[in-house]
Amino acid sequence: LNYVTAGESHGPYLSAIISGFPANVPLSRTTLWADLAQRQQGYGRGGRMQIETDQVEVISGLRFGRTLGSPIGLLLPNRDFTNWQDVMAPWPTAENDASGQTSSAARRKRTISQPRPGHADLSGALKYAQTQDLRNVLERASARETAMRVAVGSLCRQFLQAFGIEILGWVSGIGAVTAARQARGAVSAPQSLTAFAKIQQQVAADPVRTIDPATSTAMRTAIDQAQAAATTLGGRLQVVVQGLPIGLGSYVAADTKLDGRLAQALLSINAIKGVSFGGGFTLGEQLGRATLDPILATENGFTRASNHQGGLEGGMTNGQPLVIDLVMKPIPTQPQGAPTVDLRTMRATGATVQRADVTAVPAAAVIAQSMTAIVLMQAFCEMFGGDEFGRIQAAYQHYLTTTKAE
Ligand code: EPS
Repeated sequence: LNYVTAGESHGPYLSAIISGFPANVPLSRTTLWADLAQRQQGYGRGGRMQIETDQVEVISGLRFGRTLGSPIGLLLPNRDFTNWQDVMAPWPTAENDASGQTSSAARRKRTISQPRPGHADLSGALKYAQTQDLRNVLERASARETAMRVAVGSLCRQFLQAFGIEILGWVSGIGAVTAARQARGAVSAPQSLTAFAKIQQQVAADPVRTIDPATSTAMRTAIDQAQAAATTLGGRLQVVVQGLPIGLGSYVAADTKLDGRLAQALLSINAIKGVSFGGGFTLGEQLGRATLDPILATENGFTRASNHQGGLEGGMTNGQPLVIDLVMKPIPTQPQGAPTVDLRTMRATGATVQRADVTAVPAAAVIAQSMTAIVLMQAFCEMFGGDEFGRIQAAYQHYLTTTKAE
């Protein structure tokens, strides 16, 4: 299972192609669109989300709601493109020649020469020789692309759900406001899928995707304050996966280790600066004995007395909930601009303002949930076969019966 996305933030479309998705998997458009809508929500988002309605079309690989085993094509029009046709046209227009030069003062405004610190602007411009117009960099570097990752991830999440695997990305902190320890524990504790579904619904209905109402209110106040102070906020998010089998991923080689693969996928999300599993960085401060998860025998298998390892040992799932914490930096674009150098004059300047959000931590939690789904489905299909849904189900059932305690 693999995928590639294409598309610029204000170009005509975003698209993706997924290859290696098994045949006969039932998929729901309602769920797909609901996942995309979740990414668009979130207190602190800017004006762009009022313009877009991310209802991805499936243009291949699906017939009457079941996959064909052929590449799945996904297409999403950028509604905002109507306002950018002359700026983002794929071919030269009367006003814009191939070098990207523009003829009218109004259009020239959209050529960018002041790289914003914190974004891909400067390094990208130098790397791809785009210093004449940084738009050639920032259009693709924009987090708009993550809409397609959520679309791909939604299909993977639906596949995993058929095996009783449930994933939740939620917001555990915005700025200095963090969810209480007890609330965090409630999400990541091993629990029934019914109990977990309640938490999923609660998070989905919350304006900042967090779990307790008091924290949610405090987070929104922090966002209002940041907006009033003309700045932005980052935060923390957590991904929890329930219902995993033992043994996804492998210890046998560096590139098969599931924690490494998850870390790459999650760190590839815009503005994510750190990732940790289970006890994470706090494990480094403790005595070894306190960080173990004692093995217990149950009627039909094994369980653990605790989950300091976050559900991963030796690069494999160990049957406990997967618990991943992420940190997101504040969105670098500042409403009042940021100190930089104009690439045309090489003089210090104070402002390059692109429209942006105050915070996108709630959206990032949905994206993290999606990236996790993609990696887990890849590992799952490597282990149980990737051609056909019914055979994968049979292989999975067989595995579950053979890994039970004697
Ligand atoms: C983004 C800037 C803003 C965000 C955008 C990501 O867009 P615009 O430049 O059109 O105001 O709204 O996010 C999305 C469009 C999205 O779908 O998440 C950026 O620079 O990364």
